[in-house]
Amino acid sequence: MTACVGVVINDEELADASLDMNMYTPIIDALIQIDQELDQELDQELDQELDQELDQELDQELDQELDQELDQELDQELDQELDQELDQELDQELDQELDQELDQELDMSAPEECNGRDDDLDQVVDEGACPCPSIVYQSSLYLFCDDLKTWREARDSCRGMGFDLCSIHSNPENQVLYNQLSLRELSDTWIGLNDRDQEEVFMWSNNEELSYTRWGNGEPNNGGSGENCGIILMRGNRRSFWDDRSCLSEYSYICEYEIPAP
Ligand SMILES: [Ca+2]
Ligand SMILES: [Ca+2]
Ligand SMILES: [Ca+2]
Ligand SMILES: [Ca+2]
Repeated sequence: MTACVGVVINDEELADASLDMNMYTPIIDALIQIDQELDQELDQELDQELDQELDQELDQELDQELDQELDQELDQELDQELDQELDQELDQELDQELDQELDQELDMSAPEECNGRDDDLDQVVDEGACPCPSIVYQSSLYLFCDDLKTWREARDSCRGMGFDLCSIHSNPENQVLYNQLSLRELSDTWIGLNDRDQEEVFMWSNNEELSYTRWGNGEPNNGGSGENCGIILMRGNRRSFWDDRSCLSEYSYICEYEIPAP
């Protein structure tokens, strides 16, 4: 709203102004009132503008805060959903892999054979599959056969099963075999040791190198009419040591089979 009040005062009137000041009083009052009205209007307009600006700013801030909260909530929900989906997928994949492995194991299982391996995958090696009691030690499968045979019969029996008479290459190996013989209450027992080809040149029947010996006191003595085949002694104070005996004597025997690498 605009207002305009014009007052024309000529020189004569000005000259008489001092006499007639009272004639302007209503006009001045009117001007003051108009001024007041204008002030009020301006104040109102300014107030309205400020109010609008403040409202807008507050609206924006609230909008931003709400947006952020909504964004966070949505993010969390999405994350949870994704996590659940991933978990489910992983579970399914693991299940499938386990199923496949089980299937493969079942497919791979075979009748138990005397070979130092758990062919039927029941966690027991060679159960009921070997012709004599057996153990696996390091990479070898050993049989402890208690039927009495000459050295050659014993060797041929081992070879007929895909084994040979055992060869011994260390103190621990000898101790393991001796302990087994003792446990099974076997007496003197053939091993692959012999000097049948050349006297006093001992060798193993499986042609492995003679890298370790454990002769008993006074052995080998090629006693009697000649002794060319080796045993592990099981009696007296020389037990667990070796002796050469007549190859025609009959003893129990140890067969050995080198388990192939998988
Ligand atoms: Ca088995
Ligand atoms: Ca087996
Ligand atoms: Ca000899
Ligand atoms: Ca002897």
